[in-house]
Amino acid sequence: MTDVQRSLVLVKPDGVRRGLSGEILRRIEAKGYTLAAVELRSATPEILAAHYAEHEGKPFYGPLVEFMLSGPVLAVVIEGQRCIEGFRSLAGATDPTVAAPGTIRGDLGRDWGLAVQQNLVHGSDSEESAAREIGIWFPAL
Ligand code: IDP
Repeated sequence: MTDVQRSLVLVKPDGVRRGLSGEILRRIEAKGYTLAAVELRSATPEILAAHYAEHEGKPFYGPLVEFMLSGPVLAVVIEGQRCIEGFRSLAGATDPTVAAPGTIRGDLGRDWGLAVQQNLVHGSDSEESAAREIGIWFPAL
């Protein structure tokens, strides 16, 4: 059965700043997923309010939005069989300190002692989120 999906991936400002965009795209392509869209973007408060609506009111929400506005992000749409789950697995756990070696966050991330986990990447967590997030970042797709 084919289950080709699209997922919204962001290389967050820490990843772009540290020059890891290429390494992260390399890992996505090495896994076998296709890049359907790639664009260096500046997030806006409006985009982030929509993107992170589920986290509004949480203690890390303000610092998260501030962090995401601190520099450009690489917005990416990936495509492939079960790529939503597959990219979450490539990314690793939210906390880069405990993310498994071999994952993007586990190999390339660490705790910087800041109010928000600067964990390099975002990946949609369900088909519903992917459709919603692709609509936010790439309304023309
Ligand atoms: P995910 O990115 O692994 O899916 P979410 O729970 O959706 O994690 O959280 C969104 C983002 O908010 C995380 O990637 C991280 O940057 C930040 N975040 C989540 N939980 C915490 C926390 O407990 N402290 C600080 N930052 C957090």
